[in-house]
Amino acid sequence: MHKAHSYIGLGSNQGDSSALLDSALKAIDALDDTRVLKASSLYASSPMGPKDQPDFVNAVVLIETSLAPLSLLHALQNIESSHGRMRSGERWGPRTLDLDILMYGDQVLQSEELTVPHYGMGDREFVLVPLFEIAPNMVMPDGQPLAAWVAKCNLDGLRRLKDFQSSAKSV
Ligand code: ROI
Repeated sequence: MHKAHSYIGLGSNQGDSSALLDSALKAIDALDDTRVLKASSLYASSPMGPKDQPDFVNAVVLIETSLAPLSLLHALQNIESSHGRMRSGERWGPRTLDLDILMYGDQVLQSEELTVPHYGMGDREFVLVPLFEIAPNMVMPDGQPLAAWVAKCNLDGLRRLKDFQSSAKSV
């Protein structure tokens, strides 16, 4: 079965966010026909959107998977739910665990459920910086190097916390 490389963004600002991200990484690594190849550091980042919510912890991982994009999305949504994620309905409100497919191979997908590459990546330092850490030579969909996107973003609210403490099988 063909395996694709996919980048996943992880975020949390409710509960023990670092522990939630560690647990999510293990759950991703445990999915069928999926393994985590690389994990960025964990970063603290000030909230994008409403400011009256706690800082986030964010990270990005690279996985290899034979799950098709929508199967991967549903698997990630199951992991979100099993980590206490509620769909509060509040747009851009706090969340216990958010798992976003940033990229899936070089595929461009647009449906009601899933847009890949992730629409918000370009202006989110908490995505671009951890992504740059594990994919420094990446070229973005517009043909520019990721480094140029990183150079344009505001890093004020972003702080490296620590390594991903993971005992996943292959990180
Ligand atoms: N802000 C930060 N810093 N990190 C996130 O992961 C994040 N996720 C979100 C919103 C609420 C938009 N803000 C965020 O969904």
